[in-house]
Amino acid sequence: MIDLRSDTVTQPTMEMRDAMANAELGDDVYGEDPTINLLEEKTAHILGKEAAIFTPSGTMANQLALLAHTKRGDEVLLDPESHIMYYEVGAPAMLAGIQLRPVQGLLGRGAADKLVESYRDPDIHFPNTTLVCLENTFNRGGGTIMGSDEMQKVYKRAGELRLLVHLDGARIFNASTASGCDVKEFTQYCDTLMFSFSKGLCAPVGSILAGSKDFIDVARKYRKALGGGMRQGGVLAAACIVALDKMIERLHEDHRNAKILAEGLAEIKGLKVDLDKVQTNIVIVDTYGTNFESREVLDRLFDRNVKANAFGPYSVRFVTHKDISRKDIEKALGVVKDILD
Ligand code: TLP
Repeated sequence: MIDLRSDTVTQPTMEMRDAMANAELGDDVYGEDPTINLLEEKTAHILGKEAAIFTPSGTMANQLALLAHTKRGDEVLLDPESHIMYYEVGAPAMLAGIQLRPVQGLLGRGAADKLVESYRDPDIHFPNTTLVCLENTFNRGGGTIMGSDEMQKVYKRAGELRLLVHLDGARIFNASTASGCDVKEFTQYCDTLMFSFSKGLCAPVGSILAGSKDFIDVARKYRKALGGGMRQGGVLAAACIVALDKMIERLHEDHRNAKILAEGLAEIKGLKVDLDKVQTNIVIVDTYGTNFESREVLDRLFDRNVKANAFGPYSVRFVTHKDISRKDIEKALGVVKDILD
């Protein structure tokens, strides 16, 4: 099976499995798991933040950030297609009791102007706006990179409006690798951020939330409240340390494969691919011109041992990752061509 549904399907490497088997462990709820402590310190340092906390998932890390940054009834500004709004099960309403205000264009060019346009001055009728959430790379945008220049402008404007900025950086190392810069080039322009070890970096489980020490202390309490205290979680953190040390550089390969896949798909009659948007490891294809809905395309692909995800009634997402080779890309292209011809 050629599984292009997501980079979340990646299998841990042998080195990760060895590190997991040999990890030094303790009870993390007492702050005594040396492997988790090492991962948190190491990650905070790489991101240029004071502190970090290990979480079971990116969703939990984002939700901890919302809980720790806001009060019930606050308003948070974010793009309507952002993961927090689109894919996190309504958790911001369920858990933090906050209102999400969608701001179209908050992850693209001119984002700072969109922020200013959507901001409402304090008034008896309005909720208190306290936070802006960015996403980099932008998943539903097609894995596009929000340039650090745009992030800087948003961060500056947000500061002037007394808003904090949280970055959903699930794939921030895809952004930094593709841009050929240090990750701090991006992370300096947010107050807090999360990223995932369990996507392109191939660890089996885990994400991180980073920010000031005071913020992380609050998030740690919320993590416990949500049942996220992971005891001897060092078995998982051990794989994440290998992910940090060994798996970032190779993201270039995934980006190269995504380009080849996108260019091949763009040549197939009826398919539309915006090649300018293929900047990292995600390819979104419009199937409208083929007369096939995405569901039908997925079923036909599945019958030929290729998996992808539906992103809309006529939109299919393919994601490249470590367990997809150049040969797999060529095979997948052949299959797409066959089923649509
Ligand atoms: N994204 C998954 C699905 O949930 C859509 C995927 O296959 O891409 N932020 C971003 C930008 C993400 O893409 C994801 C996962 C998350 C947060 C949540 O991470 P997890 O799955 O660890 O909760």
